[in-house]
Amino acid sequence: SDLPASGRAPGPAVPLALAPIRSVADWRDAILAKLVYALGRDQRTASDRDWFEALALALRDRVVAHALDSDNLTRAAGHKRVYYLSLEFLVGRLLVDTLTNLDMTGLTRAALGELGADFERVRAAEPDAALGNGGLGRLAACFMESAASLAIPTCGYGIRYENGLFRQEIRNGVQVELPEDWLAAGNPWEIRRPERDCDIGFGGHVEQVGDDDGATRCVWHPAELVRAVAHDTPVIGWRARHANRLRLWSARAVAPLRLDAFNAGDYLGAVADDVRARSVSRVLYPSDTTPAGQELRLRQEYFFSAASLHDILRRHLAEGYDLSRLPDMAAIQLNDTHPAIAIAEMMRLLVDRHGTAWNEAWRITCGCFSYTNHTLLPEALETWPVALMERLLPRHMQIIYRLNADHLEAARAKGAASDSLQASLSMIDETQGRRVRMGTLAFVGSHRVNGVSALHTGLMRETVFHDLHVLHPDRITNVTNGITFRRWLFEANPRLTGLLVDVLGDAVLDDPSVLAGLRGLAGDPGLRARLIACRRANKVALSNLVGEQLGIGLDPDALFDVHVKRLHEYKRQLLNILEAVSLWQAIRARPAAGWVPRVKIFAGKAAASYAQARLIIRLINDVASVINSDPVTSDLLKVVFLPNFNVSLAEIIIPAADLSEQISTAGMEASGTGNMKFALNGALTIGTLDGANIEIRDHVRADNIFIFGLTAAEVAVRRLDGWHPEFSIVASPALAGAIEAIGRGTFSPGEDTRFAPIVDELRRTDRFLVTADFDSYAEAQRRVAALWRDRDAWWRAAVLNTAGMGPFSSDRAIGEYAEKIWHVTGLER
Ligand code: C3B
Repeated sequence: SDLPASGRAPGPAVPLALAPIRSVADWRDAILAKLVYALGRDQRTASDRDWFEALALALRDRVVAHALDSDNLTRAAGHKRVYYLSLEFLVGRLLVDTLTNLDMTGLTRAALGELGADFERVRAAEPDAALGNGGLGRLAACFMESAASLAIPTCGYGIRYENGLFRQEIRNGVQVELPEDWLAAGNPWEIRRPERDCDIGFGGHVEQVGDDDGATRCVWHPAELVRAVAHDTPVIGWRARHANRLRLWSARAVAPLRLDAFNAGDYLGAVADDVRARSVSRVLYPSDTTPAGQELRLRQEYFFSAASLHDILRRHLAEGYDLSRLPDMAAIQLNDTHPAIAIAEMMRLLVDRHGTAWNEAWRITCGCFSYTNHTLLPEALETWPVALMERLLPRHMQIIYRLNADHLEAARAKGAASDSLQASLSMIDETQGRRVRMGTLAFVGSHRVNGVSALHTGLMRETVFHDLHVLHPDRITNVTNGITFRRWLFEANPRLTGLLVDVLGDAVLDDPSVLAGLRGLAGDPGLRARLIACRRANKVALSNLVGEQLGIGLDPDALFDVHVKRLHEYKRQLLNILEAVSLWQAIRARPAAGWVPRVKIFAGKAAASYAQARLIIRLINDVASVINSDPVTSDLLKVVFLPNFNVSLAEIIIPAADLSEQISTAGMEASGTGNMKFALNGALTIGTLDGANIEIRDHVRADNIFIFGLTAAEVAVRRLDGWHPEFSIVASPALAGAIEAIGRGTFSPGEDTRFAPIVDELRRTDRFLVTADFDSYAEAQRRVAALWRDRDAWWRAAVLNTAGMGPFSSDRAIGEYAEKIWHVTGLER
């Protein structure tokens, strides 16, 4: 795609020798040709996987044609590009996404039918690309789709992990982690780009060329080089308006084989360098909010940041622009602090490699970069030991020292001169050994820093980034997260989508604000009946899956109460399971009291090293097996833990939910995005005033959401005052009874200490204020049950939820980034 900077490629928009698909027969033949000529398979013996691959290759041809065309247009127009640097992209499957955006789903069903293949089975043959842990990675994937849909020229940069997030099995209630091998059978979506490969240095020493102040040219002589190998996945936008790329780097040795060693019989030694180099892109760290704190993690971060910047500068120069114009042509978004080292790398490239003067290099760097913060949890704000940085990235450490000196000097000039302020503002944390604060580096090197919900952004200003905010009062801004409606409504819930199109017209597919038109229909009995039918069908589908996987029979007319997300203490799956235990006890005490039949559905992975979260998974499973086999309660309460939560499972669970659990300790969930997916699909939320729940309440209106618990401000006060859970436990017989049952071994017969760490935490410290919120939560659950009994009122609220969710489209979020942060528009055709 290296056309001259001079202008647009000759020829029509998407010609590129691709025959237009005019009929099912055309498309059938295109798929068959891939099966036979690209894969060498026979139609009569082809497997579902073979058909998936053939179909993906045929589709890829078309998406690539769009991507080349979009590239050419971007270049010809001299249009600014966005670069989204993220250590995680939780993409999931791409087949239906691609078909939806190309509007080829119906055609494909028919074509596969003619070929004797089954669309649903072919669809299921695609592995999930699980290159992310949770919300942060999935947000990056939603943003890539929205940027393409808005025709904003964007390239995502990340790591092509050989093994993505682990596969979770539950054995005897215990989480077991197994490696995930999504690439084992190849990946038909990606294209190798060997001409984009580059070598990334580590270690070694720095040669001083100019004065000794770190601000003049130096030459870094790395001790080690790792080759970054480029793979592109094209990302097509809605209605095929535009296509972008996701460029993922994998690592290998520059010289993969030492032939002399091999010939001497040392087969392992001959490839040792390669094994070492490849470890950089081997695994996604199975950690959600805590940095692994390992050298390999820092290597990963530098590896992909440096390869991406190399690529960005190469493109800019190849298109004939001067480096001084980089901020006009490139907006570089740091998705959390993981790629923050890119700021020092940009300075190094400009000063050392291109001879740019220090201050001009800094102007360029700050003009390009912006940073999104995704969490205020202290353990998740990355810091690296200075000694490690000096060893691995000696030149970057010098640059950081110099940037820090400039930054602290400027702060002093603005009056922030006290020792304590200087220490708090410094890029070097001296309180626990000397460590580099990557959040501070990211903040200082960015022209905009954003939080991901109104509450979270406010807390950034007031707490973790308070002093930096006083110094740069215009820098922090809010962009509330969003989700792509293509995946989370159109693809996951075709029944509801069809209904919405019937009622609101086709415009709802292009403009999420059209959803607000549902408000006037909230009391319409016809609409309600159709919604109920659609939800019921989704619940039957989920029940079938639960039956197949777990052998548990569910009643699709029960209230499906769903809590799916990463397992973390602050997300308080424990609060939910405690309430389930207490509910079970209450039903047993008065079985005929007119209970609403309920199914509690959980899913989520715990970081392998996170013992308490793993124990909570075990508790949920153990509680489930006792409750599910209790004949007294069996028609009224079931508890289900679905293993291996991933994007594809979420697409089945969310459209089947009646109630969405968003019950984090207030102030701790930066935004949440699962909350948006559920409400869009018409589930009612039970939640705390945390993250984006607050904005969801504002849009669906307070009557249509079950809010409970302490506010973030109240949580802060309790923590300051010293928090004593025993008072809450004594005051709440229901809570005391549930904790007692767990502590007594009711759910772990023969091993009553199994859950002692959980019971002790609840009784002694309760850092996440589970006991403080229990009664309020239980009361909110009774309100849920009461509303469920009033069918009309429930479904009215459900309609008003969907109606209010237009603003939570990631198109809106990306539009805000584009306007406020990137200063870029969509490409006009
Ligand atoms: C998550 C936060 O925990 C969520 O509240 C938020 O909605 C998403 O990011 C997206 O902004 N997050 C995560 O998944 N991993 C981290 N390391 C930090 C935050």
